[in-house]
Amino acid sequence: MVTITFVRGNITQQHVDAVVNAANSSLLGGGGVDGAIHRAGGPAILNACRDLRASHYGKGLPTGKAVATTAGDLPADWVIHTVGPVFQVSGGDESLLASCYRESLRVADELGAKTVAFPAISTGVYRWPMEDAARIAVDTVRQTETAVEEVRFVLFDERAYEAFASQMR
Ligand code: AR6
Repeated sequence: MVTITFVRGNITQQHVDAVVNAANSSLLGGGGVDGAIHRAGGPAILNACRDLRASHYGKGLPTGKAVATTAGDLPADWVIHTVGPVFQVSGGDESLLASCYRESLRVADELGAKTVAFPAISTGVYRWPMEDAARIAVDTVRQTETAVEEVRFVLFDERAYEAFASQMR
């Protein structure tokens, strides 16, 4: 069974097998977690993303899907890029946000990753309400069958940490 843990911190500093990136469908980087991962991981990640675009995702990675690249200089083996839904655009359709967690765990299983760090997908620029996103994230991980042993939610601030950690109480 998967153990779920919560830490307040920066996802780029996590020593895990795979870190999940809250990307956008272009896979070419952006702000928030995405910007931090590309900055800390170096150009190898962007090069791998460009290759994936050329080979598979010319029209972009669809919302709710996930794909893996090298983690470059990060203290992890892989980055799993997933595209969260924009809250307003999706009309709050939680199946798309749940899909990000499920698909990321499926990719992690394909890689053989045993420890996976997730950020609070869609809760920044994409403006999903934090408490609702926390509930969807934790419930989905609990309900997903996976060989991953630890899912670590890495929350950037106290508000996010509280919202996620309180899901276990
Ligand atoms: N470590 C952990 N969490 C972080 C970090 C970090 N280094 N930096 C920010 N957060 P966001 P989204 C938190 O906006 O809403 C990008 O431009 C942040 O406080 O990164 O899914 C992409 O390219 C928030 O709670 O992702 C897309 O265009 C959470 O991570 C778009 O933003 C997610 O915020 C994706 O938007």
